[in-house]
Amino acid sequence: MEAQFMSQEGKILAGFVAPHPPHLVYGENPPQNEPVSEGGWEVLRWAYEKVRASIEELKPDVLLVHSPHWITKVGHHFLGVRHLTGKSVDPVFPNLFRYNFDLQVDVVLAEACCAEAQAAGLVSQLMRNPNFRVDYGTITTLHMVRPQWDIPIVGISANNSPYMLRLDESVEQMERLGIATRDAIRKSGKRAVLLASNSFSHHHFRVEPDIPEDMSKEHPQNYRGYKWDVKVIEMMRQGKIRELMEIFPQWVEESYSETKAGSFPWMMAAMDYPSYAAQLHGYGTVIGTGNAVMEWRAAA
Ligand code: 2X7
Ligand code: FE2
Repeated sequence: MEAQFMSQEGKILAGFVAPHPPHLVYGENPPQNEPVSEGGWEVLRWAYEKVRASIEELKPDVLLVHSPHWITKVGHHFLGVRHLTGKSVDPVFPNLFRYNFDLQVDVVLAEACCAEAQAAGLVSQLMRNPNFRVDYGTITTLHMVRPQWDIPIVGISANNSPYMLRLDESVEQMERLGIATRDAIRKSGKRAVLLASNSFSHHHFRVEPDIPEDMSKEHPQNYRGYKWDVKVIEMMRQGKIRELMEIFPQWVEESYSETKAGSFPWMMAAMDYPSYAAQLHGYGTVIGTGNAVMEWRAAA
């Protein structure tokens, strides 16, 4: 249903940290993915089963995902083509992820998010290429959250401003993008779920095991990164998001956190830095990186 027919204000129902190691799709062996595995990364995949149950219960109109692997140097981009199909390949792990995707975009909401972002002074635009290959981060997160692919999506790129600007300037940009997203959702009348597609600690092993899914080889790449993962998860479980954002630069610097790409700050800003407890659905490493699956469920 489009905005003009909706009288109620739209709402963010929940936000999830929903990391995108392609290994999780590989471990599941869905028909869309070409490589075949013996399994692997079960603890994280069981965590995603809980997310799938939450999505089933919430019945959102739209899923919005911010992905670190759709990198746009000039501004923030939004998928702006109603129907996208193709093959998404992970350039680092093509042995694990060659996924045939077929997805529906909520272009009306994407246009509204883009317009709000522009009004907030952010360089932003719609991606209108009908043959666009959607990145593996977007696809992995969406597959893990809703493998039926029956809910329209809004895909948002990572301008990666943190890599170009000072970290505080870039976080401020992500905050504006988050608020713009929230305003667009509110005006749309739609019930939305946000997905921050990022790992936490992000150093990974340089050599892949002969059997990638051999879980006897899986552990944190380094102790410092693991300790940061535990610390930030605890803060999230205690509702200390504003305190966490105070130490965001140190977190990113010391654990090489993938949150630097902006997904997490975007989602937290859109949800106005929740002070209620996040639910941890599960934690695990993937080729040494730290990955938490977490949910912030807004009050009904
Ligand atoms: O993109 C990723 C990632 N963030 C973590 C682990 C392994 C592969 O890809
Ligand atoms: Fe990644």
